Amino acid sequence: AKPLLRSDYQPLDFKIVNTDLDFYFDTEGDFRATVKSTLDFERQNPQASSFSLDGQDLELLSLKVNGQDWTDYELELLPGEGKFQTLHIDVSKLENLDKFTVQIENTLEVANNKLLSGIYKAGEHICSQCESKSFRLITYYFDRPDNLSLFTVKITANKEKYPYLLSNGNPVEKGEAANGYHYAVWHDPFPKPCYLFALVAGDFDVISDEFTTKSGRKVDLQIFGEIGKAEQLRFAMSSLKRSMKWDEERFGLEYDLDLFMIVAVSFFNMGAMENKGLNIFNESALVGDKDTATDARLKRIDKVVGHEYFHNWTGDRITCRDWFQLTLKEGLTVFRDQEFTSDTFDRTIERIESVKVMQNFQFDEDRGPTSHPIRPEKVVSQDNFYTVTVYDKGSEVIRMIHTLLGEENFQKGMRLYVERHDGQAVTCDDFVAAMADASGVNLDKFKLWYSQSGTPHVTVEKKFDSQNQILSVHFSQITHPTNDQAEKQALVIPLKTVFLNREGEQVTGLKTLDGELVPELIVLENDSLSLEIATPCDLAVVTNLDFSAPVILHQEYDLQERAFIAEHVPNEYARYQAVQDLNYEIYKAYLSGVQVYAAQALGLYLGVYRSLLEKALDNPALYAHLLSFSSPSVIAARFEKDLDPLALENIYQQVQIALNRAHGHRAIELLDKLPATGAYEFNVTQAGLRDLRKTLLTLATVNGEHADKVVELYTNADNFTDRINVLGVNLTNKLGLDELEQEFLTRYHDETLVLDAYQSLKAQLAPDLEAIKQQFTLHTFDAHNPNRVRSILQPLARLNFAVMYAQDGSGIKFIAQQALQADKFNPQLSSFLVALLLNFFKLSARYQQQILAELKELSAQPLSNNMQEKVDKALE
Ligand code: HT7
Ligand code: ZN
Repeated sequence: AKPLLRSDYQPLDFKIVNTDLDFYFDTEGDFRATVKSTLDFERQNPQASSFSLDGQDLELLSLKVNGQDWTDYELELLPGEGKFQTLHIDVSKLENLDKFTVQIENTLEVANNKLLSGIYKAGEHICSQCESKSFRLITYYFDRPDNLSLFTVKITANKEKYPYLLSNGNPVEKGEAANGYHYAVWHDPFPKPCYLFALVAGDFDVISDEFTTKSGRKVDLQIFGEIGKAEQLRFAMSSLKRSMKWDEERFGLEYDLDLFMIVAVSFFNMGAMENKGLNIFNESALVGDKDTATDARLKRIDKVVGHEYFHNWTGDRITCRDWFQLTLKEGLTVFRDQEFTSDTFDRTIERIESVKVMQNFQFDEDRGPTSHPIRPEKVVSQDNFYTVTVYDKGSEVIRMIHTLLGEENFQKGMRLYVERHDGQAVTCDDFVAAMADASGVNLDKFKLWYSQSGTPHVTVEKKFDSQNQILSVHFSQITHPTNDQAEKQALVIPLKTVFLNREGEQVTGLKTLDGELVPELIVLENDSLSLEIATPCDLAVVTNLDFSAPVILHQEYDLQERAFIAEHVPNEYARYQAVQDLNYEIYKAYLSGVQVYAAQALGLYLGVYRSLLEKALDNPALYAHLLSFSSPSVIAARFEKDLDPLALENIYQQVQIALNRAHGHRAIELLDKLPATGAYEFNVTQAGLRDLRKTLLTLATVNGEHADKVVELYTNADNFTDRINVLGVNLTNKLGLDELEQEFLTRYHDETLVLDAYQSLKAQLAPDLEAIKQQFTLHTFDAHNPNRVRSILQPLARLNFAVMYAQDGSGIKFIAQQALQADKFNPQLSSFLVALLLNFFKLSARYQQQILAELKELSAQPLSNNMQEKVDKALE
């Protein structure tokens, strides 16, 4: 398919200002639904006399303009996969082209729609997913985000099967229809683009609550889930209420309708969708409690509920002019959800986890075949741009604006943005302009972050002249060419920096030779920057604190210095980063093949590890991270080329054994000292203790000893986290506690999401491909359900290096085949799966050849646009 370019944007000639949809679901067998749409048009361009509407897989039954049958139209079927249509309508014969009404009747695919877009069946429920370009699967429309329209929706369906009929906004009418059917009418008072339209029909358990806004309005809250799962919706309800409160307190943003609904569905391509007043969620991001979800998944539920709710302002009230601007709403809303988690859970832990996403996933995307700026220039399939770059790097860009402006100015910028653009579809430029205008900070140069792809490398070099007592620090930056963009320029890079003396204490009040105070935020704006600092003794420079800029840092330290910083730096985030760097050095020492060096590095690491163990009780959540030796997949993410995953796996195993020998007994001692967690609560203290307990148990049982401690934890567990952690330790260290695994499977036989977590663990630790295939036979497995498929294939590809990168290439071939199979019915799923192979560029020759051979084979097949775009980029 032909790529779309950002520069091609053209405003609409006509707008649809009112959209009235009347759905009839004749829900027998392989049904299609019928929709009658009544669309009020207003002309924007006085020269225009025709327009084109988008459609896909629709059957047009009738077309009227101003109540008259209309024949001046052409229905064009576009080439390529799917039945993409354009409905060209010529209205030149109308007397008044400035305002007129078009009525369209069409059928749409529902029961046979396996795309999980448009309107489809999610198990027994009917639901919609329209972002980004799937409203066209429902009716002919301007399927683009800059047409804002008022929606009124009538839904008619069988009353017994579909007692709940939901859409956006407020309920206005309901009643009985013929043949055991019933109907409901909804009206949304806020104009919105069609991607925010939603429809749900089905039978659910529902829980209700209410929230009073800061201006005293009462909002009804309802969460819908599978029958029998009401209790597992309570956590999400508490998240929703906390999100609403937090957005009022931190951003001054209040909810605007009288009703807010969330529905969980079992078939969904992403995490959730922010449809106005009616969010639709993948059940994995909504349903769960202490007995069925880990602390990590509850945290994700909390975050995603927040994220979708926060979109009400950053996305729904103010939306994107075109899809190239996606980061406008996603980068900003991720920033907002990260701040929510930081304020309500733990700031350091949240920062560590957000940075992990950048370092472990986004950096690779930026150096690989699908590299793109946060605001892309060229797109074939918009679905392929819901990426860690647009979302997470997008959030880092917003965070840098926040760092440069400070909280107060940033909030002023937000207020101006809302004041200027409420009810509009706007661009990233509009957002940055509001920030600059409100704060008086010039962001012209900063804006390059929106258009330049690739990760900047920042090098810090320092020299201490003891005679003249001068510390010279030199910062420089370079961004290497990426697949999509050869030329790069210097970016504005804010670097939070501290200086440490030999005792590891922070030295403040430092001045340059010309008497200027050295700021805590050093802003690198050009290729390089030099500081000459007056100081009587040498200082360690610790920069990019809190990951103040999304860059790769290079600093020449010897191992001793790294170990010193890891042990002594008085900043928790910096300590985490220093320990990560030290872990990487250990791998490098082993990979060097020089045994003395490897032994020296290991010795040093074991020393640092001991002192970390001693401090672990100070902050269990943080030390659970610090005491986990970096996994091969984390280290793999640091490589730019010549990566041998199996070599990393081997080193990991050796270091685990060494850690166990040196510190296994200390782990046991500490386990015995850990305070009792108490009855389950969701908070950082308890979650940290559970995490730390798992880390210590894993370490203590590497050689198969102390299995009794593992059994004890399982037996006493009052929550799912501890149970699945035990299963993980058992499988990782091959403790052979089969009866525990059986107990787990019996206990959770009917909990599909729990079994997803179980299958992920099995896939991550499977000894061979047969064991992976075995997972496809579990009673819950369904190849059409993305949650099931991803739970097995993602951990295989990303975490199980031994099977994925087996000598004979069978792991790689398996992923390619699974992607091809999924491409026949769900291009979003297949495109996700094929992306698991796109790390080929950094692998050493053998793996690279194996992957490229598979990709070439795929490219010889007919593929969806989604998958084709990725395969083409890989083979370019
Ligand atoms: N804004 C939502 C995006 C989304 C989506 C996009 C393409 C295909 C399916 C999808 N489901 C949800 C999610 C979010 O960022 O909030
Ligand atoms: Zn979002």
